[in-house]
Amino acid sequence: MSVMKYPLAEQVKSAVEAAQKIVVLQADNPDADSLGSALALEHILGDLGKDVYLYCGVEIPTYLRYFSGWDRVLNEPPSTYDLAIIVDASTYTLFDQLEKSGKLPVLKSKPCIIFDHHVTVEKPIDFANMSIIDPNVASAGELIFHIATGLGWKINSEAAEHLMSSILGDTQGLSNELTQASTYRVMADLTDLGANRPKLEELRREYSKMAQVIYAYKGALLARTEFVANGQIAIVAIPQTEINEYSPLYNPGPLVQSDMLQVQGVKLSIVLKNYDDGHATAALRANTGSPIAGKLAEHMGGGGHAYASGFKVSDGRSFADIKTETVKFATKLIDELAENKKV
Ligand SMILES: [Mn+2]
Repeated sequence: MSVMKYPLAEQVKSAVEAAQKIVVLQADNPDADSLGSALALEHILGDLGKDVYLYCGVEIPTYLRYFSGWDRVLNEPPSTYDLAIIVDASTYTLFDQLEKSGKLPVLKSKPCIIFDHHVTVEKPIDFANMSIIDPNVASAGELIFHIATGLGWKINSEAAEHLMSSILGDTQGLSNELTQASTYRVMADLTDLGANRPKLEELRREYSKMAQVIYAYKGALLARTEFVANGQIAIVAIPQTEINEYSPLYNPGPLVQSDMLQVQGVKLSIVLKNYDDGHATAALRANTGSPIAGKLAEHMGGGGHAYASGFKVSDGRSFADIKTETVKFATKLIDELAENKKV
């Protein structure tokens, strides 16, 4: 077993030992990594005799409901707790719901730990007492594996399964550039601990199946995808009516973005959602060799990884302006990439 050592882990241990009631928080954009990390911590800390509560400001999307225990994630934090642990996020911007519900002051008044692996951060959370943020691991789940193992905390088979799903989520099944030799070692260790990858794969596939109406919708999205910047950027806009009709059934981003990236010449795919109240959100995915998604998101006020990121604009700019600026800056980043390669 090869375990990464974090000097701050001893402080994490003391904070956990001093607490009884612990809340684990995911940001308002839950994914397999944040959910797997939260559910794994529920087991790990539960086995240490702690009372663990899980919070996420938004509903867990249906495609993630293959995780056993997803329904224990509540959209309201407990009224009081001794310790908060934020997983897979270290930015304020993703805790809108907590701010809206007036529960942010409570969080700020409690000891708080962050376990994350994102580098690009717009408004870092400044009230955390300790942050272990390691951009060298593929997922927050992988980080939690190292911390728990290093501290001698037991990882039971359910926790191992959740951590494995975390890793598979962020690495897209160990296929993207986040995957390193150490990731495979952790996967092997998690297998030893009882996680079963074929079983997880089967579950994931079952839950990501689409309704017939979504299949047709996917066709419509593919047909109206625009290819700009000499075919290097694929972009599709989703209006509010479609968000209302289809988003509860299937998130349009994951529905088409891998197909967009499979078009010859495409370096970046953009799914822009246009909300009636004037705000817009974007999901950005970049192809191997074009690590620009994080920089583009940052420019637009968001954040994320080099190959997968997102942003939200709600400063009153028109949707057309947002789209134009996104494409303009993306094109600039792609051009710079080409310039750098010429040297
Ligand atoms: Mn992650």
